[in-house]
Amino acid sequence: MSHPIPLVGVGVVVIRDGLVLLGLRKGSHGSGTWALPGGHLEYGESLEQCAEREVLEETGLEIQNLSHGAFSNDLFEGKHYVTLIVVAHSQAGEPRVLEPEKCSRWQWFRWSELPEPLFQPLASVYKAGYVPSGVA
Ligand code: 8DG
Ligand code: MG
Repeated sequence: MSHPIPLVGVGVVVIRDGLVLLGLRKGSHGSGTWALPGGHLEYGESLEQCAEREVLEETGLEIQNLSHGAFSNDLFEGKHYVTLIVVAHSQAGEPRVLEPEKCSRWQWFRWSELPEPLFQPLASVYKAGYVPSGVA
């Protein structure tokens, strides 16, 4: 049996009018928790490419002004992820639930009033006091 290794996840803080977009996860680990749009970093991908691809696949939104945010190292539900946060802005369009088996809905939140429970990687950086630049 090969031994498990940590995986790399990318979470995207999508900002519009100072608010941040979260999705309610369903169907896999973290079901019932609010998460940033995001997913696995694919082989050969830049963080920016991964962020643009995941947000487009999951919400239909295009993002601009990408920058690097916090990172976190989490062991949860038997999984080990290093999460790299990319901060970006969205100008227009309604977020759509394009992967209904994975996400129940999208909603905009003030960073100072994020809902509970949060998906573990987001909870880690939030509890540590991380505040992305550009949020209200
Ligand atoms: P993929 O396999 O299509 O790339 O990913 P996905 O279908 O979008 O799966 P996901 O569960 O949304 O994301 C894959 C993993 O990425 C998830 O199991 C854990 C990791 N991940 C983090 N941090 C974050 C985060 O903040 N948001 C999201 N959505 N995923 C994250 O480590
Ligand atoms: Mg995802």
